[in-house]
Amino acid sequence: MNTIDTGLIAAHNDKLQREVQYDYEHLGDQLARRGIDIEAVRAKVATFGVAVPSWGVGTGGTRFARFPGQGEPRHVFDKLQDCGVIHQLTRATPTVSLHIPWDKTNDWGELRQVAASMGLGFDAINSNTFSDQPGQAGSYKFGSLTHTDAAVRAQAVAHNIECIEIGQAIGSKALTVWIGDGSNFPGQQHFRRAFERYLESSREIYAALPGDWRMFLEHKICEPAFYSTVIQDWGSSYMAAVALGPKAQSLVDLGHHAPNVNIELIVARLIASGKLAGFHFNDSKYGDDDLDAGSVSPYRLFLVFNELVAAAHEQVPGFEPAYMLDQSHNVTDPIESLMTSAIQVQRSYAQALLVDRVALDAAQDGNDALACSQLLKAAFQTDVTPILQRARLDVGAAIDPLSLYRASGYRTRVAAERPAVRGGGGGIV
Ligand SMILES: [Mn+2]
Repeated sequence: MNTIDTGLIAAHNDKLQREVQYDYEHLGDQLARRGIDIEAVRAKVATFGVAVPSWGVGTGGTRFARFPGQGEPRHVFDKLQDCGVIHQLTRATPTVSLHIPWDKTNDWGELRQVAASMGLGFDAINSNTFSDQPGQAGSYKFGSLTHTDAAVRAQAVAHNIECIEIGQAIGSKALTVWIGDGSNFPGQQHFRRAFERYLESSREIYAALPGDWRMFLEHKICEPAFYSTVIQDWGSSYMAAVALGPKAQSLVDLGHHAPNVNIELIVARLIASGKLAGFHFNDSKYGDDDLDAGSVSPYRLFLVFNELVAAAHEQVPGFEPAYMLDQSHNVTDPIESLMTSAIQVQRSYAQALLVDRVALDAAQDGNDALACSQLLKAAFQTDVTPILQRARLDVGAAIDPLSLYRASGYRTRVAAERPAVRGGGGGIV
């Protein structure tokens, strides 16, 4: 099922095809002089995909206000349709990451079928024990998996197990757990006991994982708890992942670190220990800003991918990270942001593939610091746009997804069908 008229895409591509081919050949010549086969890079880029978070297609908000956008999705089927548009135009987002209970429906089989008709599958499923749901017995105001009350912990465990069951129904292979648990005052929480309670609860969830599933532990330095969080940093996440077992790994959300933390180094450490679950890509300036991936610090995103490509190149055993976006779109059309972000992530991957690994190894061994830096810069400063455009053209996606989307009138069309909503599931995770 194609939501955007394929004839429109074909006409758009016809118009731009010659330019893309010329630019691609020119870049191919340039890369050949550097000993790089552009076809090999294109083939790898073509297989790269990043998951879209279902909550990302709704307009986000801040603690102060939320300004609803036009034609926002009303339920999971609308969200899926928007995700289908993103994938149809970019072919870079083959999976969707659901969030429970925001995406609950009474027919998971139908949801899976509709997704498949748009070429979509499902990535990790996300639980929510950071807000209370109507009719819920215990409150998460003072925590969930680490709550002092055993009954609240049991409720949070049961919710996670329900998420696993839903995930099985739609073909997910991983559960992502992020908790808002923590404290707002020094002394409010016994740090060690809270962490022990986290492990105790998480062991029950872990025990419910099917054999081929993984459990992604997402850490976050602060918010909603502003003095301490139980799974505050990659160290806490790593400790928990080790304690739980091989199916538990640490998920890196780029916005969940202290300012100026060297995220690519954390990524390297997690790869080395076999504990890198994957990513929530976004960008930030001050905190968990959930800005569009690579919009502020594209070089940092490239440096993360440099570690990932190096690990794949060196065939690190068990290296299989999951790639997901996790952004909040407050001032843009979420579909536009998610398309450009997926392409930005794909771009960083393509750039990292251009790093001369042999020369870098030699420069590192020879302690030629400047040469090392220049080798990375040479890759980062290469405009790989023609590779990305050509990869899209090859599979019938749009050469320029943004302009095609704007020309398609999709947002106006769905705005007529979907009344504006005040609440919605545009959360920040
Ligand atoms: Mn996240």
